[in-house]
Amino acid sequence: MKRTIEDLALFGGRKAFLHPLYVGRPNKIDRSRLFDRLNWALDNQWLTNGGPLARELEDRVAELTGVRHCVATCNATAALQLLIRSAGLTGEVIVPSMTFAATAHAVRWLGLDPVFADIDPVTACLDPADVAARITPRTSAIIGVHLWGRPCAVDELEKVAADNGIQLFFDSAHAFGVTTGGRDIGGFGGAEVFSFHATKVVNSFEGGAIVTDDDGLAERLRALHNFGIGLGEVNEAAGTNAKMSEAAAAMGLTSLDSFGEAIAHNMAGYELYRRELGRIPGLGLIEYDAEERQNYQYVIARVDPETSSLHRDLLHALLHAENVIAMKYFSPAVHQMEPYRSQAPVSLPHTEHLADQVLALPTGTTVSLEDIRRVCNIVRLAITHGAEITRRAARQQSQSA
Ligand code: T4K
Repeated sequence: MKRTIEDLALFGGRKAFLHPLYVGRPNKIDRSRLFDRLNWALDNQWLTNGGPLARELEDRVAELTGVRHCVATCNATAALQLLIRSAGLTGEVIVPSMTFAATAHAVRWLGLDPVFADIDPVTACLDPADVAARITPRTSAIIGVHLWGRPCAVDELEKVAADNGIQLFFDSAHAFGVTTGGRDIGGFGGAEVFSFHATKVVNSFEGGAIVTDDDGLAERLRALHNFGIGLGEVNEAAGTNAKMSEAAAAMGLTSLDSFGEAIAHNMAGYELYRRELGRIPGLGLIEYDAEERQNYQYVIARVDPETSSLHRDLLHALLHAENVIAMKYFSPAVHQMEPYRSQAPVSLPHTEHLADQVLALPTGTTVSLEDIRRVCNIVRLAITHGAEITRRAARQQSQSA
């Protein structure tokens, strides 16, 4: 364990970790099950186009999230695009900026205008009042994001959408397996989109899924993710190829088999982070509601620039020097990135404030409790000696300039 500033790798100490410790390492799986499934698919000679493994994954996801329909896709970004197209969205779509760029990019990729609304500083998700204030005659929908797996104010957003006659969907890339008010994420709005990217709590290498209780929408999604086949000759949306392969589904099913263990592991890690970092002035951890089912996929630290003498960016650099690959999820916020920054400048005070503070710390089944103790040791040392570290880092930088 590190005790003094000189022990920090940024100032010449030994790296705390020999190998990089990541936020998004794929969760552990039972490889023999994966290989059995891959062998089965090869023997079955059916590799994609709605094969049996993809169908099985869809059934399990639908059952787990309590919805009638699930369409598995090649990734969540394509799923968002497919959903936007299948739901016939036009004009403007209101999205948060405190998210991964994919949420807004999916809208823009289809030639629509993403309109950024601010977040509620408590939930860090869309602020329903700010959303309502940004609705114009061109607005066709809201896409909320359950950021870090913490649910949006779903009831309030449903009311805003209903009052204004617009559609509501959720980008639930972070919220697989989560509940709010005892209800499963997956059943809110017109549809919800999950990501099964390699870095997610359930992964299919690349993959995603759209879940919905809307029979008509499900039928369009299924047809349009397969070139529009099945919609008849008149099909303005034309269709795309957003299908999940059998290899991806084999991985997704195998990852799903270990989902319970991954949640238990993540939860133990989150609780340890809370015990180790819970009472340090200037540092906060984003909390999860213990009354709800969570996946604890992300542990997010907040470094408050007003009460900490160490800026988040310096903590980030300091951790990376130790081989702790913390991630700035999400900074800059999407409206602070191009092309939005130049083409649709907007001020979102709560989003900007949070984007300056957040840092995702290593989680997942490849990160042990001992790893977490050592990460916390560095974070504690850094924050408690923030002023001196900031001075030394500035001196180091001016000497190397
Ligand atoms: N909506 C939201 C709210 C999202 O967060 C995302 C994706 C999407 C939509 C779109 O979902 P997909 O279309 O991807 O299904 C990563 C992921 O690529 C991205 O899926 C994820 N969100 C985002 C939060 O994280 P980057 O740019 O941070 O990826 P990268 O390559 O820097 O990797 C992140 C960390 O994971 C690194 O520390 C390395 C580690 N890693 C990564 C991969 C791919 C591994 O250890 N192994 C791996 O195989 O976006």
